[in-house]
Amino acid sequence: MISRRHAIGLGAAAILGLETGRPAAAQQKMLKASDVHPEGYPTVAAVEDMGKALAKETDGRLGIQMYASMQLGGEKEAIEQAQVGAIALARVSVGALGPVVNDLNVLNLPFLFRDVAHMEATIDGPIGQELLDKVTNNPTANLIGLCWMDSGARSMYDSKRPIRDIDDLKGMKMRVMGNPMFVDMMNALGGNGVAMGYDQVFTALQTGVVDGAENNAPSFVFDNHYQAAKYYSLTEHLIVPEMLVFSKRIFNQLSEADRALVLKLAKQTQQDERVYWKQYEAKARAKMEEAGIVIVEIKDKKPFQDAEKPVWAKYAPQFSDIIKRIEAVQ
Ligand code: GTR
Repeated sequence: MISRRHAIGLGAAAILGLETGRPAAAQQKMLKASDVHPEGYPTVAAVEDMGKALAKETDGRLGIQMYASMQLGGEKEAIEQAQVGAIALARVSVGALGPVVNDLNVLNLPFLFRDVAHMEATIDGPIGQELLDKVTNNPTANLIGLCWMDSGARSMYDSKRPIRDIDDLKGMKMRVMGNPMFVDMMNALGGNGVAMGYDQVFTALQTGVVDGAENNAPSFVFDNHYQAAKYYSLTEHLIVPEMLVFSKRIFNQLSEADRALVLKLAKQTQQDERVYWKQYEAKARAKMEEAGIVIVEIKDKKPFQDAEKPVWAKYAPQFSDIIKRIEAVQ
């Protein structure tokens, strides 16, 4: 601790810099970032690492200030704030971005990918870059698609009964992300899809506004949903990646060199998050077992896949070319 008398002599900005170990705040431009997940979560940690790298490479001129745990609201809000330049970085699911950039909705089709490795190979390859560019080049989105983030596969969980086959879903009120595709997806399975922001899910589960929801294991555990829903059924119906987007307004204010640096660091961030993700998935599974969550393997996923045919008939034809290319990715 630095004495008060000494601190006053240094001036407010310098104090801040000393306390945080960063150069004086007055000289550092902090880019605000939003994430719904808490500190320590893979997406949060990877973006914080990116901030450290940015500070290092710019001698402390630029940095990232992370607002984790929905401090700035849910994902819809994060996207809107990035669009108007109130924040620089929003880490959001492609589920939430689909209504803004329709090209991304191809990734929101249930059972599109064979498995998580197939999704990873797709986002790491040319199709991944092409879809990032679709965000950047979208004339109304006002966003830059920086990089992808892994989020594994999403499965169903609820407080009523284990879902072993499709009939178990009948009549269950299940929260889905705010995208009409997911309401259709859930209804096609016989459940009642309820679209809702992530910021409302925990309370909705606790109060019984919904019977269940669907998400990957790390979200289920580290956002505490497991405290209100003890059945987790491995439907793996969605393998939806996530994206780190940058406000186009703020991006355009950066120098050309800084823009190039942000884009370069984002590539590393994608890889860093993958490593954290794999560790966190294992941690989440261990915590689920420790907490006595009933984990249900689905023996036959075919009835679930077949039930989604009407959803494919409605949404997939517009994406037929890219779907063929995705299917061909090994
Ligand atoms: C999580 C994801 C979030 C958000 C959330 C949701 O897995 O990391 O970005 O999309 O799911 O269900 O809304």
